[in-house]
Amino acid sequence: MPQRRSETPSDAASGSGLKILHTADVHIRAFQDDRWQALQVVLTVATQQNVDVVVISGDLFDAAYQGEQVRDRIRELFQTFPGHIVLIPGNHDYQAFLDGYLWGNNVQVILDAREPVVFEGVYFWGIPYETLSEEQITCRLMELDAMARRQAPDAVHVLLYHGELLNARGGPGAYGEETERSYMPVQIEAFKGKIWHYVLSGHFHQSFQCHEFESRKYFVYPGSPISITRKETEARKVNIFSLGEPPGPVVLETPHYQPVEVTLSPEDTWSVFLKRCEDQLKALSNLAIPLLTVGGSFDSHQLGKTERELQDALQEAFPRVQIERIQAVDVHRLYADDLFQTLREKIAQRTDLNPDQREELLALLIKVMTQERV
Ligand SMILES: [Mn+2]
Repeated sequence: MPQRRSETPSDAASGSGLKILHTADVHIRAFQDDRWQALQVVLTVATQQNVDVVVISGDLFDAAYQGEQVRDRIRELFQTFPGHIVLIPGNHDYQAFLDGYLWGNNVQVILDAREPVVFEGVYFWGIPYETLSEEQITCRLMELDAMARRQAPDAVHVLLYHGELLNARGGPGAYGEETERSYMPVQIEAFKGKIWHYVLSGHFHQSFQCHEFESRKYFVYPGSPISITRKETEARKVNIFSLGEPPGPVVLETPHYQPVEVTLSPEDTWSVFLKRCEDQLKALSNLAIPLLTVGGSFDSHQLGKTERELQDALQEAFPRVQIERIQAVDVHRLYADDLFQTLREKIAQRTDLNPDQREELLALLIKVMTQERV
């Protein structure tokens, strides 16, 4: 095996000031697809911020064969970054990284957990993805910890990981499309008392998440740098920090889903409603892909659309928007009801209430009276 060390004895164990950008879960599918472009954004940020080492903690590719297909191109892309790149295979792409493959002259893929990569005296360990149980991982961490202590007890040690932190926040869908089983499950306690100052992890897509599991020791998920599924909403981030400092989220200019809720009211005409949607969509960043939920209630005669027509009409008006849910109900029959109209007028006359309160009361009345009818 070739030696992967690049340190000189003089700067070993210093590592101070080394600046790291940490990302994961890019899930590239093809040359120049939107996720490829997200990786370009990440590398541009790394260059602009004078980052020394870019860490990619697994799932660079959506599938192994897609990695095979773009290896020559990504080699060029990686070499546009002036620093080092270290990566580990994840559960989606571990078969893409065979020994002997060249990903760029500045790129190190960790394929053996026992062989750290060393830059300026800082040790980068990594556990390439394999099917391991929680017990096996806990044992592996103890073995590697012992190795690291023997090799360089005083150096700064960083660990690249790709798997599920069992005490992480986040509900179903937090790990992209995976819901069935746990990949490399681990408890945060398994890192306590170990040599690693930073555990730079991947697999959790939803958002940036940092756990200080011991004083000044951190387990970090950066979140995917671009939305992979609709569960990954809001601006995407990477983790940038200098060794010795806490990890820090940095916002990326990449496409991301953004939930938007608009409410229909029975007074709305189509043009009034469209204007309300437009105003809310205008406030979003150009990179946001709106996930629209339509709530409230409407009078189909007033609006000129039925419940069934509403979704298509909205999609036609806003092609970029993805319609998440139509919750709004048509209450036109209620508006033809005498009792309802009497009560509605009474609410309208309540000058002791402000407009919002009157609207709230009307919504309550609609809710009560529509429920009675069913
Ligand atoms: Mn992933």
